[in-house]
Amino acid sequence: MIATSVVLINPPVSLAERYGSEMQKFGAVSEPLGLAYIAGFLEARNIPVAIIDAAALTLTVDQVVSNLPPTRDLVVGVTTLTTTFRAVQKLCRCIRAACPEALIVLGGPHCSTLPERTLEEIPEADVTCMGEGEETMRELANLAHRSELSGVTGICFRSHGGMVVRNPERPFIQSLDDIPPPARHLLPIERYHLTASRVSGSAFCPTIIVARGCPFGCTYCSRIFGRSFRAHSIHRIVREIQDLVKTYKVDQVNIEADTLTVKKSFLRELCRGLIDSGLNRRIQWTCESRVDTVDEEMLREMRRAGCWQISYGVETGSQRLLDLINKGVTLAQVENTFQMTKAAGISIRGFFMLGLPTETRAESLTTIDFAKKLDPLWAQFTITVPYPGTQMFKELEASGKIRTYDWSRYNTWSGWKGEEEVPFVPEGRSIPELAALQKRALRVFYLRPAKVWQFVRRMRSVYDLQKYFEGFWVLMKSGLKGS
Ligand code: B12
Ligand code: SF4
Repeated sequence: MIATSVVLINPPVSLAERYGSEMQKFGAVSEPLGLAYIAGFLEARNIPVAIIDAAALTLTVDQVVSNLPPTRDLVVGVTTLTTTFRAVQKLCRCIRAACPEALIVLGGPHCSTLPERTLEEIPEADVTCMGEGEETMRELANLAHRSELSGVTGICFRSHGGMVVRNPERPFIQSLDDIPPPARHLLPIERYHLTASRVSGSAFCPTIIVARGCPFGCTYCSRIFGRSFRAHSIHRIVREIQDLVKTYKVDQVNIEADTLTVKKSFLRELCRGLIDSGLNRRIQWTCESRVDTVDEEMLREMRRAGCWQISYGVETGSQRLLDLINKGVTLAQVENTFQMTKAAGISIRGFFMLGLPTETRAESLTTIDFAKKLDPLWAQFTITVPYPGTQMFKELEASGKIRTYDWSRYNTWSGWKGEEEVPFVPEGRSIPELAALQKRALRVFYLRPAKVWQFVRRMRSVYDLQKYFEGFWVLMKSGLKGS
């Protein structure tokens, strides 16, 4: 039993639910860093807080509820992605039954984009938080009475009469260093691992978030942290990585931001900080980027600073579709950046989307061919999901093309999950066709002799051997099944 009055929960969702039974062994179990940031913020203000990561601990809803303290002034915060919505709904029902007086607060990307609707769809919840939750949760934890909810900015809440009320939005935190580092000590760190394609050596690779916000306007992205790029100071980032090395003996980290490379001066200083502190000799790191925000000099500097892999969102092999999703890059830029990155000695993961609005089958096949031509070390092909809050969702909704509001179907791995319904299918296409294409894309990308040989040459550990072998076996099996 947890002896505290604020409990933050990552809802119980299994890897099989997220990736399907065949792909689950390659899925990530990632730290709920949003909750850890909130917990760190509360702890620094002497507010007792606990985190239950039910997904990582593979707890059932009943096990989560039985861990809640029996206090009357309990505040329960649950983080909510669109993909975890159904689990959150069930969890809230059980928490309400066990703790009738608890204040149930939901936050995270799904609530931030659909705050009122979430309260309507989950009647047991009292509050939804829009955007960043650190300051909001502190105010909620300090409420003397529910009638004070009307004074908390950045939330929607259910009033006494049952009406849903939307308060003014809370401005973004301008100085990120005002937020203490995430309270990783409250998380079951030994349970986390990233996808096989994101790690080098072992599967354990903690994530560190160095900035929030992105100025670009891709139509499929929710951009919940706004358009302006806000970063931690280099000193703070270096110290946080040094703490990870010291506490968890890590030799690799995943450096995350909405777009890490958007501000050249920041990236240059970050690389300098990693080199000057000697961290570039202790750890390797991976990150995500856009092809139009890096150049040769920057890539060489990143390599010197310990970057071993960059994930680029390529999305599609069709310039028409790139323009339609407002990606703001050309196919030539993609090819050029891939060449520069490889020349700098950095390996690449490419993200590709299938089933974009108006995409034809021929264009899907062009995307798969483009992926083969670019030849990143790893490629990920996901089925397009219009997440709420994105321009894509708004446009498809306005034209009546959203097929389902069952949020559990908003899964980009639907091909491997064998979903019977998905939120969107381009005109003239079908779910079975897209599902088969997702499997085929991986097969034709990975089951090429040159690719197999590339992986054989990269094998460094028993873990590598196991993950490559299992991956190839799953792909071969999917081909034998004829999909
Ligand atoms: C990094 C990242 C990842 C990493 C996570 C690594 C890690 N350990 O955190 C990886 C690669 C593993 C990942 C995976 C996925 N991701 Co992702 N990811 C991101 C990204 C780029 C940044 C997330 C981040 O840095 N968060 C930083 C923390 C501080 O923010 P946060 O968690 O949102 O929490 C803050 C607020 O939301 C709020 N809050 C959160 N929870 C709560 C709870 C309460 C009670 C309160 C009050 C407030 C609150 O307060 C927090 C602190 O300010 C976002 C884009 C974005 N900017 O959000 C996409 C994003 C979150 N991902 C998304 C998706 C879809 C996924 C996947 C489902 C993809 C897939 N098909 O597998 C998986 C799901 C993983 C899972 N846990 O189930 C979507 C979610 C859309 C949606 N509506 O749900 C986003 C928004 C991108 C997009 N498409 O627009 N992701
Ligand atoms: S997908 Fe990446 S580059 Fe595009 S708006 Fe979102 S965070 Fe920015």
